[in-house]
Parts: sequence; structure tokens; C-alpha cells
Amino acid sequence: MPDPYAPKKSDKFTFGLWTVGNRGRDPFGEAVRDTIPPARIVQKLSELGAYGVNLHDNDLVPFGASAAERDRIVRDFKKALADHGMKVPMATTNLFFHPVFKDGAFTANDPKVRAFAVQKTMRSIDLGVELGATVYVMWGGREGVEADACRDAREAIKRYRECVNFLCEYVLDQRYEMRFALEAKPNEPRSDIYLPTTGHILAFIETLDHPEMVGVNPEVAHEHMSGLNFYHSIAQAIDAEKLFHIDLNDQKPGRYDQDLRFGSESLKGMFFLVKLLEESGYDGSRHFDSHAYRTEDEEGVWEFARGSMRSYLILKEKARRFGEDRQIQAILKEIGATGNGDDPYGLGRYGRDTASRLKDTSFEVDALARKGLGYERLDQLVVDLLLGAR
Ligand code: DIG
Ligand code: MN
Ligand code: MN
Repeated sequence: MPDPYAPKKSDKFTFGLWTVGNRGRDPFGEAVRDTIPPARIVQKLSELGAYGVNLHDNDLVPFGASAAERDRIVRDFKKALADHGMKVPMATTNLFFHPVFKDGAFTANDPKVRAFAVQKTMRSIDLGVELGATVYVMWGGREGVEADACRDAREAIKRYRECVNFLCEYVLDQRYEMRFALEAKPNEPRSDIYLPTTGHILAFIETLDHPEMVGVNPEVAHEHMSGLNFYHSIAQAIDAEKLFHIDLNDQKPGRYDQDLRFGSESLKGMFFLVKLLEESGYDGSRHFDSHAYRTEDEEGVWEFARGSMRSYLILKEKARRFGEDRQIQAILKEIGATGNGDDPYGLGRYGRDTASRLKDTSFEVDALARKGLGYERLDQLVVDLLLGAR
């Protein structure tokens, strides 16, 4: 009997080289796993059913590599991609590991550091295009501060905008088919990171010279670190037509960025997320930005990758059953969950007469307030569904 939750290329699951390549180092402990070469990552993920891999520039080409070395590495990597039928939908720049970025990259006080960060990003965009990427993620992991006296926060935003505008112009000038996806995080590694949530980024995008080229790459763990409902963040990004990419993982509340296996902690929240992604027609990568527990060997890393995709597909099947569940659908219809297109008070389109009629309308406020909405029963049906009890 074939596994109904076996991933297919058409599911568009992708992993960063840095995710399954994570060696288990943490601030309090050395690496526990050997390096897995990019070609082996490509082969193993393809065998598991993944669609592609994503990368930071330095996940593939070491910092400071010569042009000849860079070209040899890229040539070998492209052969591995071709041999195993794998794509590279997204690329990004490591603007956070090298000490030169200790005061930030695009927002650093030293204009030489800002200029070097833009140079490194342009070269990394070139690499991404060469590998076929059409989405360019920018996570400003070092764009932040410990001592707010070091710069006016308005200056930081201005510098951020200047660099993003410059890079949008570069992509236009090069005639690259590429869009940017900015990724939010509230803190870690900086005490506070600018543009801390997806909401902040959606507002920032509207101040750019080319807002149409820039969207968001929300990450589950990062919005959860801010105590936010990730499903709501994604709903707003989709509403704004700005969900250009997504980082799937999981996170326990109130902790450092855990980048846990997708679905390993927040099952109900991830159920509504998967249901939204599938129902909205989102056709981007289902990208996992996460890594195996430090307890794992290489076999455990591939179990992590397998489980990430499996949980997504199980939740996708649960979402299908939710849509076909007669009891659930009957309740949703009864409570007006998605609206039926009626607009009895004309709120959808202002008119002076409408406003005047509305002001003269009397409402049975107490009767409205007394009405029980039946959400306990509805939510229990969802819990039954997720626990396999219906
Ligand atoms: C961290 O969540 C960041 C980096 O891993 C990378 O720049 C980005 C791409 O998913 N996410
Ligand atoms: Mn993270
Ligand atoms: Mn991420």
C-alpha cells in the first residue's frame, strides 16, 4: 500500500542547505554532526521527495573564495541539481555570520560596512539567478541594536530602505526575474532587531521606491517569539498579495528561536496555516527553515526532513476532511463563518442615504449580546478531527 503522505515534487517542499546541514552547534555546545556536503544534501532530499534546496551564498561558496574556486563549486553544485532533478527557488545572503556585520549590515553606522553588505548581496543575487532562483530572501539578523544610543532608529530604517531600494534597482538594471521577500524576527542574535514582525515589514514595504518587487517571508518561530498568531500573519500577507515565500518550522512559546521540525509543537495553529495555504492557492515553495535536534546523528537529520514534509501532508489531508465534514460545515454555515455575500446594512459601499438609514436603525443589543455562538462545539470537532477521533 503506497504511503498517502509520501511527498511529491509537485508539493514544492524545499529545505535550506543550512537546515539539514546544521551541525548541532549551539551557544553552549560544540557541533555534534559532521558537515554534509551540498551534493549529498541535494541527493538525499531528492530521494525523500523534496522539490528543491535554498541557500545563503556562503552555504555553498566559502567567504573569501576566489572567483575560480567559486565557479568550480557552482559548476559541481549545478551538476548535482541536474543529476537529482532539484530546483533552487530561493537564494539569500549571509549578512550575519562574519564579524564585519557585528554592528549590522544595511543599518551599520560605518558606510563601508553598508556598502560591503550591498556588494555581497549583489554578488549573491547573481549566484541565485545563475542557479534559477526567482525569490530573494533578506533576513536582517544583525540589523538591530543592544545600545539604542548608537543610532537614531529612524536613521536605521532610512539606511535599510536605501539598501533595499538600491538592490531593487540592481535587479531591474540586470533585468533579472526576481522578487525580494523580507523576513522578520524580533530579536536574537541582536537584543532588538529592526522590522521585528511581518506587520512591521508590510508597512516598511509601502515606503520603498519599488514596493511591487518586495514581499514577505514570514517564519513560524519568529512570529511565535513575538507571541503572535502565525496563521493571522499569513492571512494578512496573502490579503496584501505579499506572501512571496514562507519559512515553516515550529516553536515553543517564550523561548529562543528553536527552529523546530514543522508541526512538532503547534498542531492546531499549523493546521489552520496549512488549510489557508492550500485554500488560498499559494503556489510558492513550502520551505522548511528548521533543523534536527542536537541529539540526532545524520540518520536523525533525514528523519527530521521526512517528518517535516509528512506532517505538512497529514495536515493538508485534515484540511480536506474539514472541508468535507458535514457537521463542521453545517455549523460554519449557521454561524456565518465566511459570510454569504449579503450586505444588509450596505457597509461594503458608503452612501449618504446608507449612513443616514444606519444611524436611524435600532438594534436589539441585549438580544444580540445574549446569543450563544456554539464555538466550544465547533472547536471540539476540530480537535476530534486533528486527534483522529472523526
Ligand atoms: C533565519 O530564520 C533566516 C536565515 O536562515 C535565512 O536568511 C532566512 C531564509 O529562510 N531565514
Ligand atoms: Mn528561525
Ligand atoms: Mn527563516
